[in-house]
Amino acid sequence: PASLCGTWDMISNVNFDGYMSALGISVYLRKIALRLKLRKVIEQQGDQYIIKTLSTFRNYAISFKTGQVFEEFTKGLDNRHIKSTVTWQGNKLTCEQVGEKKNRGWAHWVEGDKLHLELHCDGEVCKQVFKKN
Ligand code: RET
Repeated sequence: PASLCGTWDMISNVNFDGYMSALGISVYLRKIALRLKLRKVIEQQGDQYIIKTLSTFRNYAISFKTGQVFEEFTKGLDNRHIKSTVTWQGNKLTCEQVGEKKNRGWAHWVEGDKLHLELHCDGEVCKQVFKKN
């Protein structure tokens, strides 16, 4: 699949509020988060990845190897400890996040010159699109 590596800037964000609600994030924090223009920085070396979510308000970063479960602490988001596994499903880098919240995870993929990210939790799906910086 096309490389996800690089610096990507958000151009659209659909139902981020629904996704954050499903995570139990407070109205106060949701209002701040909704106004942010997020940036993704994705680095890869072999099957080792670092994905950074950057904003003026708060940053979040994870580092993992595909195919290996890792302990994720969603610090500054919903502050939960979860067990995450990232694998390639066709052209999509997908993550399953097992913990208190049901049906939680995400998928990143490149289509044309855009990075797509779908985030889901319970029944809520958030869709974000980024353009290469
Ligand atoms: C921000 C601001 C503070 C409140 C919330 C945030 C949400 C971040 C999210 C990050 C997702 C990262 C992923 C990384 C994958 O590799 C923007 C930090 C709730 C949802 C999917």
